[in-house]
Amino acid sequence: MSEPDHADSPGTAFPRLPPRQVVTAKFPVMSKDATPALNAAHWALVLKHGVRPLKRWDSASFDALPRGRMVCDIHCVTRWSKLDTAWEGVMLDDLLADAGIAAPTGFLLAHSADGYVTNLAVEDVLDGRAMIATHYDGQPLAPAHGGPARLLVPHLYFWKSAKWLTGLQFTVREEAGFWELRCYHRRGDPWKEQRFAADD
Ligand SMILES: Nc1nc2c(c(=O)[nH]1)N[C@H]1C(S)=C(S)[C@@H](COP(=O)(O)O)O[C@H]1N2
Ligand SMILES: [Mo]
Repeated sequence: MSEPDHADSPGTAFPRLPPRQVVTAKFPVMSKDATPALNAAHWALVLKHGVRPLKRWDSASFDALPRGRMVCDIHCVTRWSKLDTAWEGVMLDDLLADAGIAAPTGFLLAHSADGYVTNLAVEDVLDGRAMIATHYDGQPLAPAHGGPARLLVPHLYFWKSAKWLTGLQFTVREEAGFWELRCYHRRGDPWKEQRFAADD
């Protein structure tokens, strides 16, 4: 049976919140380990296709990229949602344009300084759907929230938004990241309530 993507109950065509989420005004910190000590001036991002490096940006070359903004709601699988969060950074579209490539495969792994990894479909990060955020609410991103730079993929559960991002790796096949190896869903669409691998 087909139903509108954003419907969570009959008669509510476009609710603001995905199913079973609760709004919080706070900004909880959710990390698998302690916040890594990173020096923003020495931060760098590497783009790879498998093991092959495609491009590397140091903080200076990354700062020279076109800047984008996103205002969006974020949804953690632990059931908190935060509305109207305001971010600035570099859209994934602009990052690939700067690398001079189209996505060579359909899948990505995001790698982080704390050893965290998460997988994404390329179509979930292009066409204005994702950025590498360096600023939140007009301020440089706080270390606990992933500063100096994190992924932001707000239409998926927030575990997909890898903090302390250091690498993006195109993979031929869909691989599994830290939470995806621990029974969480491979895609994590909050509107479809894709919390756990068994949810579809
Ligand atoms: N590198 C890294 N990124 C991460 C995590 C992590 O432990 N390490 N936790 C994920 C989870 S489960 C969530 S809900 C969000 C939390 O982001 P926040 O701490 O800014 O709220 O970051 C995601 N990104
Ligand atoms: Mo989470």
